[in-house]
Amino acid sequence: MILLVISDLHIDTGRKLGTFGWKVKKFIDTLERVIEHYGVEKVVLNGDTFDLYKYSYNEIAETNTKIIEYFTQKGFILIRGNHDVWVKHTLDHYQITNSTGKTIHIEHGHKADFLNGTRLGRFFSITMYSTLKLLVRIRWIERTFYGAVNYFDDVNRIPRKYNTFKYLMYALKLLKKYDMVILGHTHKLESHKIYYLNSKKIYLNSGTCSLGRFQAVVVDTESFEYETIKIPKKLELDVVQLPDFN
Ligand SMILES: [Mn+2]
Repeated sequence: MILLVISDLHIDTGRKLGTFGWKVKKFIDTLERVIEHYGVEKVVLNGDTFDLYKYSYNEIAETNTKIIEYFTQKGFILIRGNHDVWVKHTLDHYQITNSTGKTIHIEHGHKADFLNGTRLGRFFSITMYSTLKLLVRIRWIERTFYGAVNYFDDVNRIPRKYNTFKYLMYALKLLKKYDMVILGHTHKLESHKIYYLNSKKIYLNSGTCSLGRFQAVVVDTESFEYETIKIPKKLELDVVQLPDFN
């Protein structure tokens, strides 16, 4: 089965503090182009699909009916991230075992850190965001906030916002049990092939579809071939070159 995993869309209300940064139609067109190119049979939304630190689900649902309907209609699998732990009908993780008995484990990955993985940590984060929501009424603070978001998410920079080593360690722990682990949360697209415990293990990170970018991992669950996909912001669809399986 061909599986596409995307994460960290951070769909918001389109008002202040929004980080999705996509026009819904263009996002869906991009997604469909990728689905068609690889013959994707199942799509997993690996957490932080919605940005509920800043807005309530109702607020987000009201302004995003089209995209939510699309996800439901297509039967996409919805995994909980730290930003959307409150969304109904989401899974903690998702697993697929192929015909040779190899298992792929997919989860958002926030359980690896205190600030997002615990109730107390989330309470701190949410308090911080509610304060920020009031403060961004002041223009220079809003500008600084977006400056910081863009800085930390810059694809060309070595990750600072998240210590990706921590997530790699978390993935290794899961890889004792599973053959492939796919996390999100760090907004950094990654792929690692590791020879571990006498077998070949793979850790992938699905990156992010926020700030108008499209990042994803596509996996053939039978052959374990995979590819990372990275479409930069504002690139016209007809010039996008999608890599083939390696
Ligand atoms: Mn997250």
